[in-house]
Amino acid sequence: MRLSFILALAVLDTSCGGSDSSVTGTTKPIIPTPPVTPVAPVVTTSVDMKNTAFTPSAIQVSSGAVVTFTNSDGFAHNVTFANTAIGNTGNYSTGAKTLTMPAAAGSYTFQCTLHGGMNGSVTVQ
Ligand SMILES: [Cu+2]
Repeated sequence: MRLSFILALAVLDTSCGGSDSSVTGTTKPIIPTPPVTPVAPVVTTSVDMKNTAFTPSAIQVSSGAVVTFTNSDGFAHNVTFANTAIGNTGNYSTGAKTLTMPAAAGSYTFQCTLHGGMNGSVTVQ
């Protein structure tokens, strides 16, 4: 009785060793990811909309600043902030519109809802 119990343990032990070696064989190599270099925001209150892009796309302003967005493309764009308290300009094809930034420090993202990938951010300090 005792001998058969020991033999059963030996069989279990052998199977465990087999599965361990297969796990080691399938270990995936760790691929390092390159560091993302953040784009330093430009200190300005003027953003140009040209070639379906905001230039500069990242700006830094003081608390409560009024930012001017000038459409230089001659076709419709808009400036729509994710933060609905800042609001949006609506569509316009020429000229400039302004939006007032919040008093609270933080990063506020905006986009043109007409053109995917046309986006930017305002950092309020
Ligand atoms: Cu646009």
